[in-house]
Amino acid sequence: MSDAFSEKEMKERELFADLRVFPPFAVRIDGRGFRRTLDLLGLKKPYDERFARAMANATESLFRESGLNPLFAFTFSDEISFFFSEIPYNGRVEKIDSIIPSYISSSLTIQLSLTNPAAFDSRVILLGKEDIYRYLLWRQAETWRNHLSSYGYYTLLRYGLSENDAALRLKSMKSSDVHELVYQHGINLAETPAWQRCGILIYREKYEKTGYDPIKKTEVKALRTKIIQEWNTPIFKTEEGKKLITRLISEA
Ligand SMILES: Nc1nc2c(ncn2[C@@H]2O[C@H](COP(=O)(O)OP(=O)(O)OP(=O)(O)O)[C@@H](O)[C@H]2O)c(=O)[nH]1
Ligand SMILES: [Mg+2]
Repeated sequence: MSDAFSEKEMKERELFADLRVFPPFAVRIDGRGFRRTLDLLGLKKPYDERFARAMANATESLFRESGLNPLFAFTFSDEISFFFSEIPYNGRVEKIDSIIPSYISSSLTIQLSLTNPAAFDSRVILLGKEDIYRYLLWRQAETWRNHLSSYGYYTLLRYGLSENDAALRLKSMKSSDVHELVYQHGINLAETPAWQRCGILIYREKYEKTGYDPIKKTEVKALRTKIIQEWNTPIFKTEEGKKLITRLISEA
């Protein structure tokens, strides 16, 4: 048998260990093969609030308990984007890209009492501060497209089309046609819950808590933070949406 690697030799092979990023940046994770994972769980299609709640709670638990300090996060379907303005793990990409998805996999497993393993892929996206808003516009547009096409898809399946035919048919349909098709089936896509159309934001909010100091015998004010799950996320393109995102980014 040949000699074992020395510590030094081994370290030389850890080629990616020095790969670093500097904030601000985003990390986006996406459930691997969740179509099947969620099917096996018997979750409602195209949207199951139980799943969305589990994703939002897993994200909130990362804010609370992982020691990571994201500025805020945005989630829809099986993906979550986290935004960072300070460097976790000295900016080491291997750490960031492994700890975040494994933390969320584990937290989601607990939330949903999964009996099959779940996994997420993960990527780091370098963003200037001014790019964060544009990135969010992009992901929210995807949230909307996903909303339209998944309602359209499942409606076509209910009409008896095969999965392949439904996917093909959907490709050739204009969005107004999809609206109409789904409407005929009793669902108005302009009135579905906001979280399905606009996604869910998770962020910290500072608030002042007034307490009483029994020694000084005076009222004292302390700055606390709470974590908000915004299920009524505004459309980021609107003034209201832009204002909210600008505020969240400025907390950096
Ligand atoms: N039943 C159900 N499925 C959901 C829900 N939200 C997301 N999904 C499923 O999650 C999938 C997410 O899309 P993708 O990420 O493209 O598909 P995937 O199967 O995870 O495949 P990869 O990400 O490429 O590994 C959707 O196609 C849905 O099938 C939900 O609320 N209910
Ligand atoms: Mg996926």
